[in-house]
Amino acid sequence: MNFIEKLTNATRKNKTLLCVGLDPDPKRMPENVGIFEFNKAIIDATSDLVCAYKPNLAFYEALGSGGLNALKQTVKYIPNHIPVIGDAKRGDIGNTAKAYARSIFDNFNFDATTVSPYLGFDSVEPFIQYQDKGIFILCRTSNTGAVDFQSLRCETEHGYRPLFEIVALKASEWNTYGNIGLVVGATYPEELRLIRQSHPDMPLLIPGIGAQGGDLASVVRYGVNAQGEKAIINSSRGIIYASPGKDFAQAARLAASSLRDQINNYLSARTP
Ligand code: OMP
Repeated sequence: MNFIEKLTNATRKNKTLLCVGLDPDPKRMPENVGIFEFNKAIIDATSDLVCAYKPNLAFYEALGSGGLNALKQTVKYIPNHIPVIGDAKRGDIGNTAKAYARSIFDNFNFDATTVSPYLGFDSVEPFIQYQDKGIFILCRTSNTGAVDFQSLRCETEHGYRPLFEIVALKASEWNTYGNIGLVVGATYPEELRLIRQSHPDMPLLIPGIGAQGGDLASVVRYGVNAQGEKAIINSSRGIIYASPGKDFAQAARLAASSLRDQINNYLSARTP
């Protein structure tokens, strides 16, 4: 089963567009709880509520070999029917990108990943060649600095267009195998609307709900495709640190369940 099929199945089985971000930070975790133990408890508490999990590699790399081992254990532990997006945001020259792609897909065994398009096609191509995997290209990121480059107006044959629109266009040109999606931050609803309008069926990974304050109503309204799918709405800190205490997993379940229900309520209120 390829990534898109796995995502669609998990979305329908669990009736959810929610993705829980597994970004463990020992400073925010309860004392004497290991990284894998923490993730395992969160997964056990939320696996019937999510369409995907998204560990961000930074949080594991920062902890050295112990962190990387915990990441491997985590990927292996996540039930097979739920896709795992390795958020690595890689981007390098072709030869190095090939090694990054092997690391992400062959070594860590992720179902999908995030890549930066800044170096152009040859930097993304080694990932795309893994036809069964999902490749999410950073298009309009959720942070304030997103405007520094992504909003710059560039000259094209159709007039001036912001860079993020050109990235989205290129991504759809590169999408020969149907395995490419876009990352669009929940904090930029108007940009999300424009991107969904021009790319009606591309999967969109939408982080920025919860800790970053993205507006859930507009994310659902503008992010989904005509079937009310293909939007992966991510929250990390808002779920995994819902409680700083020993009850973190139960609190994560409550937070995830409430967010999933809010998303579904907005979905049913939507006029197609
Ligand atoms: P919270 O802000 O804790 O919900 O975490 C958001 C997660 O999504 C982190 O792992 C970020 O690195 C990631 N992210 C963004 O926040 N903004 C983006 O534009 C892109 C990503 C991403 O690629 O997932």
